[in-house]
Amino acid sequence: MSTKETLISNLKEKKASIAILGLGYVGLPLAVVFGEAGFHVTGVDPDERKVNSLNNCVSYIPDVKTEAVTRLVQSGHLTATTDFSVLKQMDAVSICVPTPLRQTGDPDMSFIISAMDELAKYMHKGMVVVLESTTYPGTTRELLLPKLGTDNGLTVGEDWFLAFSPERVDPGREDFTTLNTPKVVGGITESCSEVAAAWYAGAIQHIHAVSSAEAAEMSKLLENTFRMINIGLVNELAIMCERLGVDVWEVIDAAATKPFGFMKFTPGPGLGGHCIPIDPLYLSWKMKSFHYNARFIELASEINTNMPRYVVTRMLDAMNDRGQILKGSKVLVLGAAYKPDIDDVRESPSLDVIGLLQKKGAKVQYHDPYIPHIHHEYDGWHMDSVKDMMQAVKEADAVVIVTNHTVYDYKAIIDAAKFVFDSRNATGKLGKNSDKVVRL
Ligand code: SAJ
Repeated sequence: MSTKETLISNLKEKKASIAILGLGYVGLPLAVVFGEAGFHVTGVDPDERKVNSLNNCVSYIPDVKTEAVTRLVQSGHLTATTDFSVLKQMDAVSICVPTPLRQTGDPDMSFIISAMDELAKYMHKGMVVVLESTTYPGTTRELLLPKLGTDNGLTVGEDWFLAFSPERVDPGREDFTTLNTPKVVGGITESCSEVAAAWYAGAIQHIHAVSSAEAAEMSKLLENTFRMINIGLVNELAIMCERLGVDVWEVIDAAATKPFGFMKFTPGPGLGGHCIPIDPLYLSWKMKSFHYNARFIELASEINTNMPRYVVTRMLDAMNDRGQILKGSKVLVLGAAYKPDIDDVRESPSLDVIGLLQKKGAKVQYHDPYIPHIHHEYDGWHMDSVKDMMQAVKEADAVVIVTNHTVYDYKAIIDAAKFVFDSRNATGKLGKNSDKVVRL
């Protein structure tokens, strides 16, 4: 049998040894899905806390139950280590490391490069490597192929196999998980696609194979660029409706009654999270090397990035209309997380709103039931969530709703507050009909 046939056979019979590089919100669920499918999985991560937690049968990812980790560790289907040298015994390796942006707005490839540099030491004939981290089109072929294969004298598609398969993990979502979300897989060569698809098909319910790694990389960027641009569209619509004296929320709800050809997005204080504001910029960055300006992405990113400032400007105007000045006022920001009912503050527009309010001279406090403390990575300030939210609402000169957590009692907030700026339409009809509330 050829190297490919032997590897596919071992993958299909679950005899192949699997490694997952990076045990975060993507890697750990993937490791569990492979383990539960019957593979023997080794999780590799430089973070000893993660490794020790898993080997002690404790999950640190809310979407992964500790019971699942316990079952897999005790049955020998899951183990974790910080020692990358285990890779020399591995047949299949999936790379699930972060791909953030630098402060300059350029891609930060450092996590992929350090994982690749370690893996390159242990590459051998008969391996399949799949990159899952969202990145610019061409990364798999331009970065991983030479470093992992060519430099090791291995011929891709014959001695070893290389593919890209975008992660589609939406933390907190229960209807679509790693197991049942369709998985796109695209290889450097046709046989690479075949091997990677055969591997993933052994654990994930729906595999959609494409002809190249670039097609797979680009499909992920389309998914999230689609979202970012449409959010930018409704954010600009909010700005236009305010100028026109039209209720943007009413307009969007009306458009959403169209049962076809429309998808509802809602305006807000800006774009947070580790995917939507970041992934499209990987594409526009790459296109610069082709001297092509990705205008939709640049424009939408500009609009979304400006929304925190727009919210503060609208607050200034609304308080001015009520004879209040922002400078010296006590302002309570409700919500630090980047979207409702989660504890993730990465890229959250709340941080920008707080910073801008402080720069205007407001005395700012915040409350978030999921985030007890925030630290602004770039501006360096720290803040604790207020303990008694309703007392803080009463004492504030203005309350601004930035994250519409469902746990909040918006009627009680309106009753207790002097003034509310609602950037999420969290107060709905109550807010629309209250003279204490101004909505985006
Ligand atoms: N946002 C708006 N208006 C909207 C939708 C979102 O302002 O209409 C804001 C959110 O408040 C947040 C940011 O955009 O600050 C991103 O929100 P999101 O709903 O896109 O949530 P994410 O960042 O968790 O995106 C993830 C993505 N999942 C993956 O990349 C695998 C995205 O592709 C999913 O579509 C999204 O979850 C989802 O649908 O929940």
